[in-house]
Amino acid sequence: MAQIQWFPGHMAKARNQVQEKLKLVDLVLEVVDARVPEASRNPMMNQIVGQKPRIMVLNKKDLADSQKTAEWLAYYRKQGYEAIAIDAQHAKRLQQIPQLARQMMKAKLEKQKSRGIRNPGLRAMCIGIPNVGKSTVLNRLVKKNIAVTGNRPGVTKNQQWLTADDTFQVLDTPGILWPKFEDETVGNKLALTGAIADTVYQSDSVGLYGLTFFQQAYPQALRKAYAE
Ligand SMILES: Nc1nc2c(ncn2[C@@H]2O[C@H](COP(=O)(O)OP(=O)(O)OP(=O)(O)O)[C@@H](O)[C@H]2O)c(=O)[nH]1
Ligand SMILES: [Mg+2]
Repeated sequence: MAQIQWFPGHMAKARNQVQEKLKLVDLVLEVVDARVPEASRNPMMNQIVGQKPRIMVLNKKDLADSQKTAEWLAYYRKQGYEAIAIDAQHAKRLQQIPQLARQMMKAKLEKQKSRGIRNPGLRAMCIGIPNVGKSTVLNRLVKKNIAVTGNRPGVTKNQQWLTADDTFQVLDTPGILWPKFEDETVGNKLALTGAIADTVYQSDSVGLYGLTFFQQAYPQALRKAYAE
């Protein structure tokens, strides 16, 4: 089976831009796909983000197995991250994110208040692979449809600041993959969940991988989707 790879030039540039802007933000929102949380994490990001406080955002929870999502949340919390599961597509408000961010940055906010800044603000950067819903999450956060979204990977091409209110600003960034998937099932999972442009892989082999997975793990769901 041909290896799946997709790391176009704009992603290398976007990765450098993440590195450049990191010093401007207080925390990072790492958005992953709740159906494949670990496969949809860019391994290059740990090195780039380093020790910056981070919230793992498991988005598209409406499409995932809720029991598995609970297990993933526990897994990330055990690793020392804050973690939440959301459905940005249908949620009206995503207040949990700014609330959690303020809680995490409490010490800094208190310090600024003690220096006389009445409403100290926070800045967050949103990162993740293509099509996991970063721009959708941020639009919900600012309660306006500012960022362009779409159901194909590579919609956001440039970084963009969005302002929720005086106290919370978020930076939207283009989805970034990495030069080589070490584990070839990662390529299949990312192709199936829409993170990879469908022109760069063979849909029959990816489809076969998906069919085999659903036959084993969710046979009833498969039957319901195609046979009933
Ligand atoms: N079902 C479901 N769909 C979602 C959710 N969040 C976003 N989407 C959809 O996923 C697609 C991708 O959303 P975007 O916000 O454009 O994704 P992105 O991560 O910004 O993508 P890039 O800019 O390409 O990196 C869109 O069709 C959204 O409507 C969710 O929680 N559930
Ligand atoms: Mg986007």
